[in-house]
Amino acid sequence: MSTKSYAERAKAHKNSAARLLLETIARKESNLAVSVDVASSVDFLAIVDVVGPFVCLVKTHIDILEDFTPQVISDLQALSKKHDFVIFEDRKFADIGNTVALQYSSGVHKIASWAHITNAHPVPGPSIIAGLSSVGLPLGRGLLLLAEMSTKGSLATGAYTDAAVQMARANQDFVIGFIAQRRMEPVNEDEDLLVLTPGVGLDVKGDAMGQQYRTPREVVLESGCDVIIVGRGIYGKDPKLVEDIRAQAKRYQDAGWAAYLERIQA
Ligand code: 5IU
Repeated sequence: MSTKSYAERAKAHKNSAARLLLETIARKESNLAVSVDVASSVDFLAIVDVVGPFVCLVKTHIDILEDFTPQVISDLQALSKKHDFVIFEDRKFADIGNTVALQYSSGVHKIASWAHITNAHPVPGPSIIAGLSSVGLPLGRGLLLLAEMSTKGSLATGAYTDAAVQMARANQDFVIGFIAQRRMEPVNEDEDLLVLTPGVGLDVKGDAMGQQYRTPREVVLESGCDVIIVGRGIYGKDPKLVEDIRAQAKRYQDAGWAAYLERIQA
């Protein structure tokens, strides 16, 4: 179990996106990421503005927005400056290197131009990292590999997860860690692969489509993860209920940070 502080880890990290995330977590005393999965740009930006003060990171699925224009990106970047948070586009790339390089740099969304962090399925093998790093590394971006998923019956387990960890270890200039459900024990003192964990909720255990939730305490203290990713637990009641969203964001920030303090004092 890691008892190193986020601030110590920020100083030692060699990837600039990982450093930015660790510094932001330490500065804001927040290991909370909010996942904003809504279809309207107005709702999306309003939620980001409300949760912004409480989070280290905002996770996007930019392709969900039905009224996307490049202005949304400018507005998101302005909110990222205003509230001091990192942007993670949860794109889950999964194709050959040449194709993912194009999907990452081009198309309508031009993800590499604005997302500090994105992620990929390890299923194609190391060539997916080569493709994405050809675009992202010169821009100072970071990549997370999907080593595990929060869903019931996930196939990302056992030897597949182990192979994802090996792929990350071999590419630590660009791969900054994982989406996973637990910390992966490092091979040596210098290795610092972050773990960002979705499937976090305080009030319910899952949804009707296979999602499974654990509490911030289970995720950060018991499983040693670094960042809790919360979506509907924060904005799920109604995207327009601003006061409730603010209160939930604060509640999850406090729960995530308390679990971290307990972990580093262990
Ligand atoms: N997400 C998961 N589980 C995973 C991965 C991604 O839930 O294993 I990889 C995404 C899906 C959604 C967010 O964007 O994280 C969780 O949202 P809710 O907290 O609303 O379930």
